[in-house]
Amino acid sequence: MISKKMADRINEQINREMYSAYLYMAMSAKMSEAGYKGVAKWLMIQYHEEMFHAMKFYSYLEDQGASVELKALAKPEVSEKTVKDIFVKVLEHEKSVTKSIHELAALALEEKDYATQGFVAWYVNEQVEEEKNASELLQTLDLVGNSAQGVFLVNIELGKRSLSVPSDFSAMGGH
Ligand code: OFO
Repeated sequence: MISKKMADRINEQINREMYSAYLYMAMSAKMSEAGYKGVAKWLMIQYHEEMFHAMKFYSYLEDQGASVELKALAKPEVSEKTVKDIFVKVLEHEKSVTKSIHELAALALEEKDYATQGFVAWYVNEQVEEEKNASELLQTLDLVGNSAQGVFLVNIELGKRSLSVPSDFSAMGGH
């Protein structure tokens, strides 16, 4: 069993992961509209990853016998128009999510909640990966010098990304 405070914080994190999904979905629509179909595909796969992150927390609450409480999602604002600016935003966003995951890990430590400490370690590692992906993409964009041809090739490369998380959540947790 976890504390009410921990359950509330995890419900808050579900909202943040769902917002991440919503943000990447909005970014994907923007990039698709601009003709960068590969970038749009990469971002839509990111959307699925975020849904998986949210559902992993959701299942954990169920496994702990705690209530899932879904909150309203904020409107994602995407004013960025270039691929580079989109990935600058992705990196900024992931850094803020890392901070939020670290806060959750700190609460688990403070509460001597060993189960949640073990559970949240997966997210701590995942955030290293999330920041690394965005940083490497920014580095690649810098290497091609943001030339139109270079960005187009990066767009083709990004279009090769495939889904590595389940998209059917019906078998997760207590279902
Ligand atoms: Fe859920 O890791 Fe990105 O936001």
